[in-house]
This record gives sequence, structure tokens and C-alpha cells, in this order.
Amino acid sequence: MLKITSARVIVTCPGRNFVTLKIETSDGVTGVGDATLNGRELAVASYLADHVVPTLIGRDAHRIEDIWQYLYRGAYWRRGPVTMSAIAAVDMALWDIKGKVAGLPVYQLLGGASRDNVMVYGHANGVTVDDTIDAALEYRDQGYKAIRLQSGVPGLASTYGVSKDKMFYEPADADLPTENLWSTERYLRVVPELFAAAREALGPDIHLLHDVHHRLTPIEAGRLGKDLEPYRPFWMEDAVPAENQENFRLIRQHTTTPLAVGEIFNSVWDAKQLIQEQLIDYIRATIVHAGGITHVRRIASFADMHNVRTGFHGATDLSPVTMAAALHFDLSVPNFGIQEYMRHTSETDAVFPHAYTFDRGALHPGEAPGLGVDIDEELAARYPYKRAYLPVNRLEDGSMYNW
Ligand code: CS2
Ligand code: MG
Repeated sequence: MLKITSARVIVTCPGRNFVTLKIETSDGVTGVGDATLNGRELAVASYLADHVVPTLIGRDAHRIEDIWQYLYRGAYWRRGPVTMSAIAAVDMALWDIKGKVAGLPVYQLLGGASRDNVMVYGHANGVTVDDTIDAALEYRDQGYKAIRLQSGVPGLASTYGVSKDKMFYEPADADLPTENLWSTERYLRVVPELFAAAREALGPDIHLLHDVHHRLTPIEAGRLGKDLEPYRPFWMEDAVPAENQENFRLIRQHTTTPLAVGEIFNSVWDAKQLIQEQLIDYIRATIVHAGGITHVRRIASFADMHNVRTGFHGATDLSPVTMAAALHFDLSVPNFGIQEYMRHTSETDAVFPHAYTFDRGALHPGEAPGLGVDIDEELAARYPYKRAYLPVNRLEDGSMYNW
């Protein structure tokens, strides 16, 4: 038996907040898990430290599934982003430990490699369409085979996905939520222009993606999907808020543009109808917010039965621990689609040394035992938590809307 002897929650802010769980065992083997929930980090830190960690001490670290079931069923209050991020952190740490004890990278424990590497997409953004195309050409020159396009909207001061510093995008930008303004009409005019210019500049072979970020109604999403069809997008992401999963039936009636959704999902139940009725093409639920490797395996298997592929979320607010775990999963899962790769800053990479590497538009998790990532606790301690919120969105008449 490999006894869990301690579990510590480490909050650090190398430019943005991250919450990490480090589990130690009786053999001295340790494992790390990501528990970062952008804008609500301390809620998960407390859920872990105050409610989960006391129940872990003395348990057998090898019993990953049993501990997952214990934390899920035993919570009584099931699901939700805070609970499932906390469970995910424990799960990732236990897979890390099991890999280290076995002397194998986690992808080998998941059935071995199903591919040579993991195709990723980068984030080209700019205030204008031209700026965005210039950024996309830079990503193409770096070897990316898939590029997400997000441009500013004429008449709006700011919009989702357009960063101040091209290579990095961090939306949690203030001590209290900044208020953005939104206009669907203005937005719907510029995206087809953006894609027409991108196809013109990049040619037919580069995969082009776009994130609507929950801001349309189903019929508006149908219209945008149809407008983009001539440019063959790889996917249109988060077209509408997905609480009412059957909304996607209406989008599907109007467009063949592939649909991706799920970065804010935290369990398979959030996507059951979307997958069962093939209302989407890619499921974005990721390891840190959807209960860890143990639960995401179930989501991916269910998706595989319905021709839905994975397209994990991979923004800067998911730590390198999640990126590492996602890459081990991506390398092995049969119905892999694509992996989002918003590079972290050098400060973040220094706090989280990792084995994954980038080469010609793809990542590989590396061959280090376990997840191949750790947290430099001494360095982490130099970056105290700094409160930051995601923005909120209002319509031009002042109504609250979706950010
Ligand atoms: C976005 C994210 O990466 C994406 O697709 O939706 O940037 C998202 O806005 C952030 O992860 C929210 O914290
Ligand atoms: Mg998104």
C-alpha cells in the first residue's frame, strides 16, 4: 500500500493565479494536480484544503478510481466547476504518482500512443482583420497547422480574444470585473470578412478556428456558420451558451460548420445530449475542470461512440500541469481532434518545469515518468495570490450579456 501522507494546496501568481495540489506518499513519491478555476481560484483552494485533504490522508494512492468515486459520491453535492476542479487536482496527482512508481509516462498507462504527436492550434489575434492575418502568418511560419482567428470588432472598444500582447492572452485583467460592451450585429459583419481574408492569405490547407465565446442565439449561430462555410472552418466554438443542449439542434439545421463546445463543462452530464444527438463535432471539456483523467476518459469514450472528437481547452489560465496531463491523454485517446495551445509566459514555465515540447505545430508530452511536470515551490512562493476577475459583458443598451 502506498499511503498518502500529506497533500498541500499551493497558490501562486507568476503573472496570473494558479492553484496546485501536491500529494506526498509514504515512499516519498509526490504527484501534482492543477486546480485552477479562473476568477474563482480561492474557492477551489479552500474546497481542497478544508474539505478534501483531510479525507485523503492515510488512503492508498494507487486506488485512483476508488478515491475518485469517494470524492464524487461522498461530496453529496455533486458536480459543479469548484467540486470537479478539486477532484481533478487529486486525480491528476494520483496518476502522476502511479506513473512515477511504474517508471512510465502516463500515456503508457492509458493504453500507449495512438499517434506520434498532438496537433495543436495557436491563437492569432489583432485589433483589425489585417493585424489578425499578420499574426496568423507568424503562426504559420512557426509551423502551426491550425490557427484560431479572433479580431476586434469595429465600433467596439474591446472583444474576446484580442490581447494587448499578441503572443499571450490573459482575460482575467482586473482586481474587479471590467465591463465590456457587445454588439452581435457588428460582430456578425466582421467574422466572415476575417475568414475570407485568412483563406486568401493562408490558402486551403491551414485549419482555421474561431471562438464565438457564448455570444449568439442559435439562429444567429446558424447564420454565422452558414456565412463561414465557403472558408471551411475547422470549428466554430461556443456558438451559444450550452445549458439548454437542445439549442444546438437549431444550429445543426442551418449549417455544416463543425461545432465545438464544453470548456466550461465539468461532467459528462453537461454534454450528454450534445454528444448523443451528434449536435457537436468536438468536446472541449478538459482535465482540470471535468474531474481529471478518470472522468474525461468516460467523456471521450462516450463521445467516440457518437463520432465526436476531443478538442481540449488549453488557455493560459490552465496551468502547465493540465497541459501535461492533457497531452498524455491526447497522445493516447483514439478519437483525438485537436489540442488548444495558448503558450504560458516564461515566468509560468519557470514555476512549472515540464517535459512537453513543441515541434512543427504539434506538442509531445515527453517520456518522463508520470505527468512530466512539477512545481518549483520556492519560486512559486515569490508570487503571492493577486485577485483578478474575468470581464463581464453588457449590450449597448446596458443589459447584462454573456462574456
Ligand atoms: C477561451 C478562453 O481558450 C478559449 O477558448 O474560451 O480564453 C477562456 O476565455 C478562458 O479560459 C476563461 O478563463
Ligand atoms: Mg473558448
